[in-house]
Amino acid sequence: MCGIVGAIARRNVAKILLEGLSRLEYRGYDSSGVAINNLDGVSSHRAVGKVQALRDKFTAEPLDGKIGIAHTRWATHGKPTEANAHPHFSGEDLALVHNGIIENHEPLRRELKAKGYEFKSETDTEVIVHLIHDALKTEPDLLKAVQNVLTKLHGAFAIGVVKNDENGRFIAARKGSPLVVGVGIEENFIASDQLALLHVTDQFIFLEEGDVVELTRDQVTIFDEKGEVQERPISVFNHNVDATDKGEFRHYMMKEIYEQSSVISACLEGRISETKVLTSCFGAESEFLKDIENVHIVACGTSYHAGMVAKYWIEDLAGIPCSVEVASEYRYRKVAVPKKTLFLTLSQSGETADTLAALRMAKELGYLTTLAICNVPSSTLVRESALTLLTNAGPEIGVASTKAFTTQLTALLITSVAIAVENGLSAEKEQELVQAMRSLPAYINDALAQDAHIKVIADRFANKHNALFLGRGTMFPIALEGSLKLKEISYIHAEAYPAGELKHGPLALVDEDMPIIALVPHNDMLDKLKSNLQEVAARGGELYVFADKETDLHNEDNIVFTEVPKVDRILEPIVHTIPLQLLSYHVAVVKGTDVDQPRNLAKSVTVE
Ligand code: HGA
Repeated sequence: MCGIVGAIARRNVAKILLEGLSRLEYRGYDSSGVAINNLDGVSSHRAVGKVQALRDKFTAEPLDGKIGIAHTRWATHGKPTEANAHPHFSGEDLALVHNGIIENHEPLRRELKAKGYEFKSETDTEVIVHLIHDALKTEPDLLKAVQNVLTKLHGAFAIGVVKNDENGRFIAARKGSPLVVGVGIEENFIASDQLALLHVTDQFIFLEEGDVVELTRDQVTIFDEKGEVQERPISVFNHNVDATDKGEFRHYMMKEIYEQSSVISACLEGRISETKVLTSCFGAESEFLKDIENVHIVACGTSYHAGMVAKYWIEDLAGIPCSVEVASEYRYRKVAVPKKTLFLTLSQSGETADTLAALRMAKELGYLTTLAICNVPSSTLVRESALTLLTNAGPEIGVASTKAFTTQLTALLITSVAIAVENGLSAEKEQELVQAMRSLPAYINDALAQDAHIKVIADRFANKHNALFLGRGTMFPIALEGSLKLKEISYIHAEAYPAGELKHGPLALVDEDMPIIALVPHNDMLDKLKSNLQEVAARGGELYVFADKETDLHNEDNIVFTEVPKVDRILEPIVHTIPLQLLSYHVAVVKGTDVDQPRNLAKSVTVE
């Protein structure tokens, strides 16, 4: 979603800000802008579309100065136009960038209009900059004026503020939206995530909820919500993974699909031995495992699908009840919490607004404890959860999640087995499952070997407008994930159903124009699934079957067969994900869509 970058330095900051915005492009956005403070005033460029359009404006009319703020906008309030792009101004001298949503913007707008303020945009953001301008009339100190205004805002924000006569500092703040401070030598920075600043520093301070920061060239002063100065630790970024390089691949998504075998190894590393799950991976407090009597999993989007698979695993292996819910529903209803329930969240970024809100609500509801399965160690979700299991997937740049999903599944499998061990899973069965997990990276590589074949069948989808995905058991959430992937990047309308539901409605959609993608693992549901496929074939539907050879399915008149490696049943959902990722990728490439930054979507969903 929206990205913020800000800088104060002894050198011109324009290049730093533009490079920072380019590094934030992966988050998804529709317009961008920069405001630079120099001795002549605050000047700005804004542009609709890619950051390149903004760079073109800088080429035509360079701006330079030593303090600046910049923004990529993913519109929530008002269309993606230049007038709505950030930074927003009050007068000529005060500029602001904002990530988040101001929920009480309407009454605030009315009050400001009554005071004579004119609005130039449709955004909720513009009220903040006018409020600061108004506050400066009675409180001339910019820092204090910002602190006063923040108490009037309801909703979520990360902001950066520059003012013309403030040549030695700028102000930033966060509440509900992510913001980090980058610490340099005689220069300091802010950004929505660390990746935006890796060209200038590797030292970061993670701001806490309600923090307000004053940044000068030599100092970063952090005030908490009560206005008290706080020291926050500096973390050094680990440069081992260079996420910003596509390597030999045309798109980040493909690079990330191909990384899956190595990141799954990284996710398993240190969490399993030859014979068992090492519960120390949950930290010193792993005794919580023996007390769990129920599990509530809460997540959004792809992470929700991972949670749905875990429900099958937990109930099957541990025999305890598990429910899974999307965070945007959970957070707005009255939830009954059985005693000794584990609250488990899943999020790639750890900044997903609905999941964070659900966690904060859950903390008041008497859960046994909270566990986050997350990819970003420094994220808010990790910091606010009692326990964490990191997925170790490395930065994921493609908006459509791939390696983050399969590593979430791997981490969930580790968690499910750990819970099951405390609920009577035998040592033999644990060893068998752990051995299966150890072969997972090799199976992923085997599944990737179908890439060339899948590329050929993808051509047949290019002119389709709809697709239907079918699966049973753990393959049902994988069918949902496959259909989500196809929708996200190729814009083909796709649905997923448990195959047994076909005749209760979706069969009416089946005709020769409807491709049906069936996930057919070789397990005790095979014969039932084969009957479901007959129902489709009988109605002329075009079947794309993903199955292992032993299922005895193969290419026939109305069946296009893709081989998936035969694996231990527990691994089926992880391995079957790979061909579906490849399918959606190749369909999107044939259709010529923007694979890494699909329209209307954002990577880290930091607004509700
Ligand atoms: N509400 C603001 C900012 C949107 C945002 O943070 N998106 O991620 C706007 O619509 O401009």
